[in-house]
Amino acid sequence: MTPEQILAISPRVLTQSQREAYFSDGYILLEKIIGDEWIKKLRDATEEMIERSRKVSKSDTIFDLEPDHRPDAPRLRRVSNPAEHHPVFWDYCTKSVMPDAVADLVGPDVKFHHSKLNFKWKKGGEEVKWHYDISFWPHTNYSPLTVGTYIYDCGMEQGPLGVIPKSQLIEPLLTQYDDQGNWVGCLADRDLAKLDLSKAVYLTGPAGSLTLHNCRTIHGSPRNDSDLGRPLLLYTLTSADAFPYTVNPIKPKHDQAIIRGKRAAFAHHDPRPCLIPPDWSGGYTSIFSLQQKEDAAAARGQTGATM
Ligand SMILES: O=C(O)CCC(=O)C(=O)O
Ligand SMILES: [Fe+2]
Repeated sequence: MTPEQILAISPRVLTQSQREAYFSDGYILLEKIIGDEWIKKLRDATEEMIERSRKVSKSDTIFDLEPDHRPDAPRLRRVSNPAEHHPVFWDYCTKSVMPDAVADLVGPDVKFHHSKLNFKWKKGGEEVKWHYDISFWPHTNYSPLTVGTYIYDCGMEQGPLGVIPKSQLIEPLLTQYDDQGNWVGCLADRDLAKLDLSKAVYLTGPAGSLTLHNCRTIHGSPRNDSDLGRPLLLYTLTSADAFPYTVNPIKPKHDQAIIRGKRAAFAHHDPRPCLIPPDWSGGYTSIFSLQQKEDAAAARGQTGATM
């Protein structure tokens, strides 16, 4: 569906001006839209995952660990695909108001692509460099978006998600390869120099707030040196008429599940070309490993991290 077609359908939870702001700026922040009951369940499920990680000493298909993770002092970068490792994360994705808000932005038929729980641990949780998501998982159109749920309050000190307004309109998409042709998963300094980074908006908010950014929107997040962690629960959802056309190496269990509305009879194709990722049919290196330039072989051993 086109933005015009989506906007012509009555919204479920957003106002028309919120939807227009998303299409115009490439993102929207919904403060405290998720109720305390869900937040409690999500916090408990997150604690359970952290508990499970104490038995893990090396990153694997579920847990992406910081190098100094210890059983008595866990430090996680990410839980990959939480929606398939704890039922609460799938329930939240299917039964809460979150996918209804997404339906107001992608159209009534909503499809799941993948999920991840990014921690940004207290005192050293890493920066995520400026990048856009769609060239990690190209689709036939640009409806995919990623919705982040803050399960605790997130202020500037915790390394909130930052977005560059209107960067989704940049055409053609900028490269995420270096000069030698290696995939780096983030923008080059010379391209960043052309952007006005002073216009970046940092999406801080209380627990229960949602960040929604389009798959073309340039975003990143600063390091967290504060005393508080910043777990951000992320779901990538798409219009049902958007179909991925490159290998999804992580094969999420719920990939392509319809979570609102119905399956599409036809794919919708956006004519604007998409930058293609490397061939990941042989394995995948997480955005953290890539951006922190960890040893490639070691990073391959830590399969699992999602995009
Ligand atoms: O955790 C964050 O702050 C952002 C992560 C992100 O953009 C990604 O994983 O694609
Ligand atoms: Fe991203």
